[in-house]
Amino acid sequence: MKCQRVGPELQQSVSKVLYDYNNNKNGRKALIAAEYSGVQVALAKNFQMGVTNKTTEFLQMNPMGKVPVLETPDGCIFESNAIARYVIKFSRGFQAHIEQWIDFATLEIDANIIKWVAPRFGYGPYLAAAEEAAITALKRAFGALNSHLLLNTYLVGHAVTLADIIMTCNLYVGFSAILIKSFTSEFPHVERYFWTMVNQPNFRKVLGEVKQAESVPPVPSQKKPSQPNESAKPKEAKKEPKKEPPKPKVEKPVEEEEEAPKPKAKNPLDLLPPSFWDMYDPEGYSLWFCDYKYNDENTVSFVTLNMKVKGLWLFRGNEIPQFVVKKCYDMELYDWTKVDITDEVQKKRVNAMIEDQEPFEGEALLDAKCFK
Ligand SMILES: N[C@@H](CCC(=O)N[C@@H](CS)C(=O)NCC(=O)O)C(=O)O
Repeated sequence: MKCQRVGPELQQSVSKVLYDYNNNKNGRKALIAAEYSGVQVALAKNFQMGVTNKTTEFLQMNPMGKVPVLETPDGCIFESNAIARYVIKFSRGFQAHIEQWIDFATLEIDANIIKWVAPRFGYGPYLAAAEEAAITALKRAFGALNSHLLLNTYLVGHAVTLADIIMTCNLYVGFSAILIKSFTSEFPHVERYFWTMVNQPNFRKVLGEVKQAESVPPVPSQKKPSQPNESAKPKEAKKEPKKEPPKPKVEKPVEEEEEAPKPKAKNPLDLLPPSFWDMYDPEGYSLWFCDYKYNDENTVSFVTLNMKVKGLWLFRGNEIPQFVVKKCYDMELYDWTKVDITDEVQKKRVNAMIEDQEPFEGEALLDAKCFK
């Protein structure tokens, strides 16, 4: 790859290749900018998040291994705002006011939305005080934006600029993931602006139909400081996401010096965790697979990283408790299948999930979490 340099001479005629996963709002900044500037941006073929971006070739394009990356005749560019600037600059000049709103959209809006959203989707620890601070800062930024939009249709001037593209993509994550009507209705000019922007043909073409979140995602239950019991059954000891990468504990013979030697498994399907199937009480509990119904069209893509979301749940009783069904806003987004423990294939799938086996069902494991 010829990506050593980002030169000043930009050649509009040559097509540019965007490495990104579907629906990433960061990559969409460049795609919308391309619609406005008429610049051709092709999506990299066969890009696989979690695989392609880990390759040596990709790390030469972006040492962070993050997307989006734009491959151009002038070299590779990472950082989505820079990419969008590159694409739009073919048709529009630099203006300090545009830069001002781009920074505002990134530092005051996006950063606070992410601080609020990410822990609620299990990305990073949830801290009530940190969330409160993010919401307060976001309200302040929304207040400022609202005042500006009281007298202005667009952020700068009388037409859509890159500032509007970046602002709208950032707001898009907030509106679709967490900013419910009771939050946004305090800022009517921001609402008007957002809905006007996402319904512009060039935005709509890339973003599709945008829907506002109807509820704030619940805080995921967190591990309490090693509370030794209560429901001694929980499907597995909660894994610490950071401390160490999940080890394929039993799969390896036994060369790592681990605690006490584990009792030998009776048959190869009863491998993990050592005594899970012995302890499992099918009368009192039930296991359920959940498979996200819309893996191909993740709308809140930064949250899912375009992963296929699959899970395993252990419930008290033989059915999924009604209070869970009522309380969990997103249950209907998954197909729920009760595990038939007489089926060895399903047992094997349970084992693979408990173990974080990789590859899982033929695909790279981008992330694994345990909630209880
Ligand atoms: N500031 C960067 C953020 C890039 C970023 O965080 N990308 C995420 C996907 S939205 C990623 O590639 N994550 C993979 C990783 O962290 O390894 C931008 O705007 O482009």
